[in-house]
Amino acid sequence: MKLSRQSQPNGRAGVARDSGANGLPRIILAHPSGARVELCRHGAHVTSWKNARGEELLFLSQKSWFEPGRPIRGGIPVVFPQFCDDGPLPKHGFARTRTWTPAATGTTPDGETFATLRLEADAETLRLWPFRFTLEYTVLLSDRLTVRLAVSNAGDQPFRFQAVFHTYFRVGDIRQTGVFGLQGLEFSDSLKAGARACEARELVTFAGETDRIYIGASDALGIHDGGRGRTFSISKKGLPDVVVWNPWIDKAQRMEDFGDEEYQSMVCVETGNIVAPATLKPAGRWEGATSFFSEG
Ligand code: TA6
Repeated sequence: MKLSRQSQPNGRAGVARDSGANGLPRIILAHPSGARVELCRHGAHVTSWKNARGEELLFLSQKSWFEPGRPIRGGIPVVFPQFCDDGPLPKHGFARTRTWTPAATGTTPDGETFATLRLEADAETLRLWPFRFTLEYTVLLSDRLTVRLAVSNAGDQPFRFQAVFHTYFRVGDIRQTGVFGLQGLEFSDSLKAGARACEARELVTFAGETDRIYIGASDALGIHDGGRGRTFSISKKGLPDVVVWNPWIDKAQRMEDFGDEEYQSMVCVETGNIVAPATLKPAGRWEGATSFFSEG
C-alpha cells in the first residue's frame, strides 16, 4: 500500500517521520489543534500524546528500554496475541517487540491525522505461534486520540487471541487518582491468583499495588487525576474487559526499566478482550478500538 507522505504545512499539521530514542524509526502525527503524537515502529508503540498546550498525557518511564526485542515501558503497548502470562508465549505476546511496517498515513475525511502500521506473521512468529495473521493498527489524532486494531486470519486454521491496549496514563499523584465507571463489576484480582470479587466503589482509588481485570465493563469509563485537576474519558468498542494496574512501591523497585518513584505519576487503564479470547476463523476479521479524551 503506497505510503502517502504529507509535509507538515505551517509546521502544525500532518505526518512526518524521524528517528526517536536510540535511533528507532518514528512517525510524528500533528493535528491543527496543536495536539501531537509520537509513534514508534518498534511495537507500533505510541510513546507520547501531547494536548494543544503541549502537555504530555501519557506516562513514559525515564528508564525505558528502546531496543530490539525489549518492550518500551509506558505509552500504549499493543498486547497481542496473549495477555500477560495467560499462555505459552512471551509475556504480553510478541506484537509489542516487533518492528511494524508503515502502511498508510494522512488525514481522514473527519480531519483526523492518522497513521496505519501493519504486522504480518513471519518465520519467527510462526515458530512462536503457528498461525498466519495480519494486524493493522491505526492511530488517529484530533482533539482526542483513537487507537484501532484490526486482526485478520490469513491462514487456513482458526486461532484464538487476546488483544489489549496497555495504556499508561500520566497523573499528577497516584494517591489523588481514581478510575470511574467500574462500580458493580466483577473483577479478577491478579494479586490473589485471579480470585473474583465485585467492585463496590464508584471511584477505584489506590493505596497499594493494584492489578485487576474488570470483566464486561461499559464502553465509557475514565480517570480523575486530582493531582493535575484533569479528567481522562475513555470509550471503547469491541473490548469488553478493563485492566487497572499500578505497581506501587515494592514492584516498582523490582522493575529494571521503571524508576522507584515513578509509580506515583502513572496509572494503567487497559482495554482488551482478556477473559474470553476471540476466535477468528480463516478469512475472518476482528476489530477493537479505544478513544481517549482529556479535559483540564
Ligand atoms: O496489565 C497488568 C500487567 O499484567 C501487570 O501484571 C504487570 O506485569 C504489567 O502488566 C506490566 O507487564 P510487563 O510485561 O510490561 O512488565
